[in-house]
Amino acid sequence: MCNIIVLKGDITVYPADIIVNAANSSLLGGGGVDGAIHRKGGAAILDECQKIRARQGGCYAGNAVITTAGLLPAKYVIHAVGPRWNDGTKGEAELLQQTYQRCLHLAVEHNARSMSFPNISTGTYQFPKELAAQIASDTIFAFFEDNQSIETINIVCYEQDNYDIYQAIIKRREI
Ligand code: AR6
Repeated sequence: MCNIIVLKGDITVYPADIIVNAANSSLLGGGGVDGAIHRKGGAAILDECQKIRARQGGCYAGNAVITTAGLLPAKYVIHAVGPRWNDGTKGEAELLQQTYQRCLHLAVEHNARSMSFPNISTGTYQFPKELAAQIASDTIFAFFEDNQSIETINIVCYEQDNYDIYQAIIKRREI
């Protein structure tokens, strides 16, 4: 049985086996949650990202890579590259679903018991928030029908509107 917990604030302060980052294809850091993770996690994270880049040349949208968590209260960071929202006809929904699936699979492969997700793609990448939350929660719930090794998933919402959207989704599921 997996607990899905909706939290508010900065993902870097909540302890979990895995913290998911909303990265970009370069894996070299950026603003938003990516900036916070690299700032607080320290140089070891960027160092590993650079090694992965040298090996495979970055990471495409819909995919993710895993590194140390450096100084963060976690064992690993998964750097997930969500899709940039265009007009909804460029496979954005499927790509966002794939991004969450890839993170969940990587977490299971690394024996995670807990993990924290930010609201991937809903900042700089401008994915509509309601739709992103629906895709994220459907994907997480579907995953746990077949796999129960992760005990706790935190969905960490930095913005009040995302927090309200997820609270409403979780409430509907509980009915
Ligand atoms: N903790 C949790 N969530 C956060 C934090 C934080 N410390 N800071 C921001 N958010 P974004 P994207 C929320 O832009 O849309 C980066 O520059 C934010 O409010 O971080 O996937 C990357 O390098 C929003 O709800 O990621 C890429 O270039 C959510 O995190 C690009 O942005 C995602 O916003 C990726 O865009």
